[in-house]
Amino acid sequence: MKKFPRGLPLSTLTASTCLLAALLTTGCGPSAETPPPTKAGAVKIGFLVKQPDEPWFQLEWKFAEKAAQAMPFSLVKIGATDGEKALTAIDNLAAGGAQGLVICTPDTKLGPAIVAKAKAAKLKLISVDDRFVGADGQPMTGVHYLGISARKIGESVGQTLASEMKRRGWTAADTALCAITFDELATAKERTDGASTVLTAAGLPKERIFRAPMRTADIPGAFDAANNLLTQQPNVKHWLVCGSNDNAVLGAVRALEGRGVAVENAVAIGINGTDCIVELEKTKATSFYGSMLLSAKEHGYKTSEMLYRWIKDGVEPPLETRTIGTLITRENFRQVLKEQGVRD
Ligand code: FCA
Repeated sequence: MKKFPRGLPLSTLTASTCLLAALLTTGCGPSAETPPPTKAGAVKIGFLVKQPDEPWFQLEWKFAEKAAQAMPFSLVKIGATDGEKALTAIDNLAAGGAQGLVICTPDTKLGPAIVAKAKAAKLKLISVDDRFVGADGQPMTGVHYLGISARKIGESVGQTLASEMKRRGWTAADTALCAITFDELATAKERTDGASTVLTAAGLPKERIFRAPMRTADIPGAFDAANNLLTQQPNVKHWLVCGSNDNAVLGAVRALEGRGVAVENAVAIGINGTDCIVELEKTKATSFYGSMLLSAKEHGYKTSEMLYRWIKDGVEPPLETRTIGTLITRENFRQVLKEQGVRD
């Protein structure tokens, strides 16, 4: 099996992370508090994310900080990449006098444990992005949640891929879908299922839909998954690519390049729109055609604001809030990112 060429994509990733970090006011450390509480009874909120290195989560923090300044409240940013870190962080947060937590958990199965801890410590809780899963394997619909309309956004990816396929005059016989999947996470599964269903309806035969499961939800994990698939399917002429987020799709794009698939023979569409900026900025186009930009502002600012109002004024937020996505491409990404406050 061909190994992930760590040097190239990681330097690209680092560049993107640093560029974004430079644009943001937040740090990237595992936990940072700003500003300190000024008086007794002041509101203090934690914002815990599972992958603090992803630009998406740094942007959520950036918007949470804006809410912290506007309300105002004290914000504790916590990066917790595994369950143990997440549970310890909740204990520390409670001990530090916080009254609430917004959380994108590193493991959705931790839901019941997180709820129990939050209850014991009287922390109000909003889960963001990844919905808690109960002991019965079902989503914990009783826990407040703000997430994307995952299936719809996946369907939009599928529609865009279908129209690009048509525009390029590719036939179903010489085209196939590479879906970089991560079915362990419900929101990720809904995204790739949505894209695959739309492509089937658009005439791509079921046997031309290839699923490439990621072992880890990052660029190297996606690279390995795509590379395995490309080794098994050397005769596909045109590739459509979808995945659960930008990094999943970027890993596949790097794998296609590594196997010498020409840029004009592949079209890949990500989700997030925040982790692919460096890719879209490249002077020479790659097969990364575009991404469904999600609203980091809704996920970072709105969740924090809802939690603040709940703590301070007793206004309970809706149990479920869903957000939408907007297609960005090399043509419009600068303007849309500016409009959405992602870039200056
Ligand atoms: C999940 C993904 C992130 C982002 C978020 C909205 O947590 O891992 O990249 O897409 O949903």
